[in-house]
Amino acid sequence: MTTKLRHYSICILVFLLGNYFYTTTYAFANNEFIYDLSDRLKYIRTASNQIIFYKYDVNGNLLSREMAKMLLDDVNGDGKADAIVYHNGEWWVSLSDGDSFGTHMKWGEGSIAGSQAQLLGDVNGDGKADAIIYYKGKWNVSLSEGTQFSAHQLWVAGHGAGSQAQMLGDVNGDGKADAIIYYDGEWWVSLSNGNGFDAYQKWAEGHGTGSQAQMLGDVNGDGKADAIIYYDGEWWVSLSNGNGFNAYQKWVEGHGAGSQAQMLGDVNGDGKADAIIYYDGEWWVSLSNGNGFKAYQKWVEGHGAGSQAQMLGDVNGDGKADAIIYYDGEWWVSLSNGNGFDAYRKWADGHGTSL
Ligand SMILES: [Ca+2]
Ligand SMILES: [Ca+2]
Ligand SMILES: [Ca+2]
Ligand SMILES: [Ca+2]
Repeated sequence: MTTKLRHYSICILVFLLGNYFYTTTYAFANNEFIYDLSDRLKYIRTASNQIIFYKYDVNGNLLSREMAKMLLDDVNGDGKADAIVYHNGEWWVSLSDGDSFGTHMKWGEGSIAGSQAQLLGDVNGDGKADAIIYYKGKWNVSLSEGTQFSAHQLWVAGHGAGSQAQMLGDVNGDGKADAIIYYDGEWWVSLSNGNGFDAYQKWAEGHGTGSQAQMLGDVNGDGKADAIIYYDGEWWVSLSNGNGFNAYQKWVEGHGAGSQAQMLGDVNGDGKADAIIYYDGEWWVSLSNGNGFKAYQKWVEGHGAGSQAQMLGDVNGDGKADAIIYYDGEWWVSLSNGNGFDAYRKWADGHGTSL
């Protein structure tokens, strides 16, 4: 696996050096490189769903390189996931009314410049998702006040410097989202006490070395988020016991090899997070039965081909996670009916177009 990763690193370098020779989309290790008709790099979609946009002047000279991230979570605590854009240190929110996303409003600004990860999660357990910025081991929290995010406060430092992935999830089931980092198969947890993140502890090792994606989700429905990794269509689960992650087990294989995005979300509303993959507008679902992921089924097609971001979230508050895509400021929603995703519909316009 190490050899393979080294090989990948070399490939990435070749891709970056070779930018101007391609006029299409390249998918690589879950990063996508998209070029315009003039062979210029238009944007990169990273494995952590950040989108890096490149702007040029009329002569083709690079003007700017900006990062944005699209997220879904319930920031005002009404049970419906809202559409959030993070851009240049500012948090923009478009609230869901169950039928569409409203006018976008700035909820916070002045977050850490050059931050490496931007996350949403309810870290103090009041039912409203908070905004968290990660930068070199430091986790800064801006609590949601229902109509805006408060000034950020440092909740922990030294947790994850050099880590490969940073995540939020309630791994001990107390209702407060915890701070988790992943590094070469090791999972380190810093539990939330409601006012800060406690000293970190190793909850698992050897779980996911060389994996393409690392995720948190409660796949067995016991209220504690579990650690899941994805590699070439295989999904390996390490269940949380509240104090650590148990030995990993393979829950499904052949689900998503070559896919562009892998996600966890409870799409049928039974309390157990399901495994969903996205590929060129097709969404394939493998439902959790609590012990494994069942045979995958196609839930919708033609929803999002060419989109810049794909997300799961319960935007109408019926308990079932819905399929949402983002493209140039537009947010398109395909509601879950429990057995499939319904015809997609545009829920927002101009939410993110300043990019
Ligand atoms: Ca917790
Ligand atoms: Ca669980
Ligand atoms: Ca489910
Ligand atoms: Ca729903």
